[in-house]
Amino acid sequence: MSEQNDPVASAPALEETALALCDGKGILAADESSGTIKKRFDQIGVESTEENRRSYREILFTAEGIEEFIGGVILFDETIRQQAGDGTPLAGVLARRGIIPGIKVDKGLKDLAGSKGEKITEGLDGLAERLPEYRSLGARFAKFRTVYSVGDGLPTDYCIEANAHVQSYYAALCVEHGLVPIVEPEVLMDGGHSIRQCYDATRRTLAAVFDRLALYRVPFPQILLKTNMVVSGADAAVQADEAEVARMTIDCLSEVLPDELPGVVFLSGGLSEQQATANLNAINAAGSVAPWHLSFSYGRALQASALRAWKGQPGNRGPAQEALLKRARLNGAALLGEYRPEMEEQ
Ligand code: 5MM
Repeated sequence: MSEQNDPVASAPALEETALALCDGKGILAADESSGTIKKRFDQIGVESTEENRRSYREILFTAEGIEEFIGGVILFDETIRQQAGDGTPLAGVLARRGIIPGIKVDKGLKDLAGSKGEKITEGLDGLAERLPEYRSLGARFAKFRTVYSVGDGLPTDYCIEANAHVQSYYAALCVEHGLVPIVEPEVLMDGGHSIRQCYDATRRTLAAVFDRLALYRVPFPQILLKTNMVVSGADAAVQADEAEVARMTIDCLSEVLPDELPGVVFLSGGLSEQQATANLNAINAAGSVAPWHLSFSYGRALQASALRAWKGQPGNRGPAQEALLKRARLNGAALLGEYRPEMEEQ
């Protein structure tokens, strides 16, 4: 195949795609697997049918104006094969508005053999064959999530190293197949741990992932990191405020990340919509000299109020889109350090 006809070779360089996803814009994580989207729909009393999932995602993806703040959307396998009402593939609906479609390629969490409750993420088997198909369906980036609990002796080095291997080999395959890999190690908020414990767990996890990425020859300018902010455990008696979250997050990232990484896109991890935006704002205010773009890739913190506004009713399309646009706009302001809580009411 000549270079001109080879979709991988003629596509914009991975560096460009990675930058387009985090420079002044963020990512909408709409890649809930069947079990997760069912939980979200249960909360609003909507049955999780294929048509309801399709129709909800079409509402999100066609919200007028989100392209100003959202550079990419992460899709689930089912969604990248679905069409909008007019027959356009949902990935095409995004692409024609200048929003880059991406795909979640992990196959979910499994018990880590020999551990006491820690998890490993599956999804490497067959990945070299799945990536070209996703590319032909319009995906230009991918995402793979691993998780780590914080607690007595957790996360273990075993869990950290096993998942660093999986993340890094996934990333190497993506680069080889012309997709930007988003590497997503998530230290979970669940539990009563302190912000210092979250800091240590995040630092150890990221250090292992980046060591292994280097060993597997993954070029840092062609990838993005999606990770947690350094925060107090959800049940901790003492909750760090935004300023402390920002300082600890920037310090932790500065200890371990290479300067060549284009960006970090934070997950919301169970933070409320407002808290996720306020933290991102403080991080950008504190991290203005950081070498990486500091952006967002939120699922719940972009969708929670849109879901509540929709309630499964076709007539609620407008309010649901307004709710998504509002979160996208406020997080856009947070990228500039210009978000203020009063803006929630405007
Ligand atoms: C949207 O949720 C994603 C899919 O989760 P499952 O595989 O468990 O269904 C998830 O990976 C998401 O992209 C990240 O957790 C970030 O989302 P939040 O809600 O934490 O911002």
